[in-house]
Amino acid sequence: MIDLYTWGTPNGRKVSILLEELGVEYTAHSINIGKSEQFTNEFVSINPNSKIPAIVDHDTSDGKTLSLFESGAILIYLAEKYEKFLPASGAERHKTIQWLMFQMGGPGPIFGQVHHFLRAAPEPVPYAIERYGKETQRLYAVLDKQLSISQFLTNKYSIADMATYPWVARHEWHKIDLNNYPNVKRWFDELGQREAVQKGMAVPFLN
Ligand SMILES: N[C@@H](CCC(=O)N[C@@H](CS)C(=O)NCC(=O)O)C(=O)O
Repeated sequence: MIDLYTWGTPNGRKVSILLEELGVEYTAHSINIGKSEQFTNEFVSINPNSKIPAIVDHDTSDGKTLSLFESGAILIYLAEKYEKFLPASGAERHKTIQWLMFQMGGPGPIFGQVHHFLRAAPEPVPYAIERYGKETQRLYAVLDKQLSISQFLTNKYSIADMATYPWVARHEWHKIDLNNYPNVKRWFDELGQREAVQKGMAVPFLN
């Protein structure tokens, strides 16, 4: 059994999408980051970095309980454990990890900054909005180019797609019109039809 500590945000939803795709039994625990639940002693003992998502796997190969944080690390762990959505070796494995790391270092933090400066900053900061907005457009152009030559970010549907989808699902928050990125739109619409993606996007169910 896997415990997933999460909230209704893109980083949390990456993991619930993968768990749904794998058809693995898991229990989702809501960590309401708006109410600072990520700072409780109980949660900090699972993730010393006080951010969702995190998992605790009670059924590991060595019989010990494993707790993990950082969404990219969790996706790789689960994909390797269940031998799906990340090739075991070869160029496709490296490309999958490459696009996963691209998401972790690019769209994740940059779109997050746009969301902050457009929706949460106490006062408008035009320089930050311009800087992160431009970088967001550049990242969408990179995704669009890749998706013009490939059905998915790599040849097969993978954890790299699952990591990127929930961020693109927030395109209105970072003021991106998907019609300007037709290949991203095609990919986004296609993934959105998957039942597991729809279910994963609805976790935690309370939100
Ligand atoms: N690099 C981390 C980022 C996690 C992250 O930023 N989580 C956000 C929600 S999407 C969070 O918990 N924020 C609460 C806070 O910063 O206090 C990951 O990918 O897991």
